Parts: sequence; C-alpha cells; structure tokens
Amino acid sequence: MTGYDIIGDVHGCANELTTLLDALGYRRSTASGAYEHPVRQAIFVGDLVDRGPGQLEVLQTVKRMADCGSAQVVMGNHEFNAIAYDTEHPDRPGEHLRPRNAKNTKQHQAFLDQVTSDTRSAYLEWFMTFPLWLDLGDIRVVHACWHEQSMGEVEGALGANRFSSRDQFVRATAKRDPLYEAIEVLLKGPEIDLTKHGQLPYYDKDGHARSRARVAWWKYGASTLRDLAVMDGGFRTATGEAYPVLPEDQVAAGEESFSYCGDVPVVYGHYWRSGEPRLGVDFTERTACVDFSAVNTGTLAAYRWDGESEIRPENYVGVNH
Ligand SMILES: [Mn+2]
Repeated sequence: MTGYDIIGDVHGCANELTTLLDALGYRRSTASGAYEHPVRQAIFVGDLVDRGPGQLEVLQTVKRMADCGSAQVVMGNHEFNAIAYDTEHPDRPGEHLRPRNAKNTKQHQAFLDQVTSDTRSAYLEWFMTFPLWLDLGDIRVVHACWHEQSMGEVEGALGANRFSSRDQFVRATAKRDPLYEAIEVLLKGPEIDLTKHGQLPYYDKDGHARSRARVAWWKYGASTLRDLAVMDGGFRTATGEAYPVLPEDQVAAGEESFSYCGDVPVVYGHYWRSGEPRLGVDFTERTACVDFSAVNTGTLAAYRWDGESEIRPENYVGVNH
C-alpha cells in the first residue's frame, strides 16, 4: 500500500459512494466483484448505515471491499446503535440494549426497511467485528474522537480495540460503566457540562435546554472554556437572546479538554460539517474531518493520505476547495 483514502460517513448514499470510489481511482474487479485500487486502501470512518436510500447496496459494496482487503472500516455510532437496537437485554426479556422507542426507531427506519431478515443478521454480525479505531502507524482513524485515555479503558475491558463477545457489548451499553463512557467519547465525541463551569444552560435550535456542549477536541492545545465548547449552533438563552460568548476560564487538562496533542494526523467523521473544509474547524495541522453531510444535501468526502505528517487541504476529495 502506498496510501489510504479515508472516506466519510456514507449513511446509505450508494450512488455517491460509487462516484467517489471512481474519482479516487478504484475499479470493480472482475474476479472479486469488489472495488479495488492497485496500490491504495480505503478506510471508512463508520456510519455506513441509516437515513439514505441505498442501505443494502452500500453494505454490499463496502463488505466486498473489506473481504478482499481493499478496505477497512471503523465502527460508527450508527453501527453500534444498530447492534444495540437488535440485541435483547440478557437480564430484561423483551427489552433491547437500545430502547425501541419512537425516536430511536425513526432514526433507524431506513435500515430496518431496506436490510431485512437473515441479511440484516449477517451484517450486524459483521458490524460486531469492526475496530473502534485504527492506528495505521503514521495515520490514525476514529469515528468521532481520538482520545488515548478512552482507548486505554477500552483495551483494558476488551483486551483489544474491538469486541470479541456479546457480554462485552452488553457492558458497553450500560450507562455509568467506564466502558460505556469511553465508547461514547470515541464514537460520539466528548462533551463538557457548562453548568459545572458556572454557565447557564443554552437552548438549541429545536428549543431544547441543554447544559452539555460538544468539545472541540481537534483544536491543538485548546485549554479555555471559550475555545473548547462548540457553541456555533445558533444557541439562545432562556429569554431568547443569543447565548453570550463563554469566558476564557481554564479547563483542567486531561479531565475535560480532550484536546488532541499527538504528532500523528487523525482523520475522523461524525460531525456533519458543510461547505468547504475550513482551517481550525474542519481541519488542523494534525486533524481532518471527512463528514461533509453526504445524506443531507452535502457531499460524500474523502481525505487522500500520501504519508504526510501535516494535513493538506488539497488532499480532500469530493468537497470544493
Ligand atoms: Mn456518527
């Protein structure tokens, strides 16, 4: 292999996926039926499923690639949730590890409708084998956040970077278990509780009061509440005014900052970015987000890595730059 093409959250966008693979120089092999590249490997950041119209086709395409070695896949929160939605709780018959309530079912409906019976079971078994992150030496891939402490927790509990038993998976869905917390960070990204820092809750665009904000872990060396809390969602106060700028209070390093300080670049997905890749938000010297909202009028994007130790915006494929 001379390089990796790290592909963002596909979410059932089958046509966009084949267009992107074609643009990256992958061709369908007559022998295996899989998309292959003579010298490169595709790495999927997870969230292959939910929402889009081509659930089954995406899974067929990616699994064929994984089976012949032309791709690897890390687990996204949607694959994790799909397994949990399907798995009955061992101690509570009739209940599932992810509750089958209206909200969770709606979010999962495209997959449930399009991937059925034995085919669904087979793909869910495959999801269980996905690593929760990939350290490829000079490049790292994770769905939402690269965080060494959380990875240490996972390796301690699983003995590896992936699940090897149903019992382990059950533990990973138990709130307040350190394994659950660690997987939340890796697959959904860290959050910070503003009220613990003397700030008021904010109201999101749907009018829901929230005290926790996403943490901008990709900002190298960020250490203040203002730099770390992501507050760009049009948030309001209880009385409807724009939520004020946060103070520059120091946040304890390692405890809540999560700021990535490694020398090796990290490529991740999950965050529903839009438009052109922006320095300091979508990419930094050492981090690159490849989720540009494929299913939501955005673009299925990839980062084409050729061995560089600093992210190069011109190596994005599929998004304008
Ligand atoms: Mn995600």
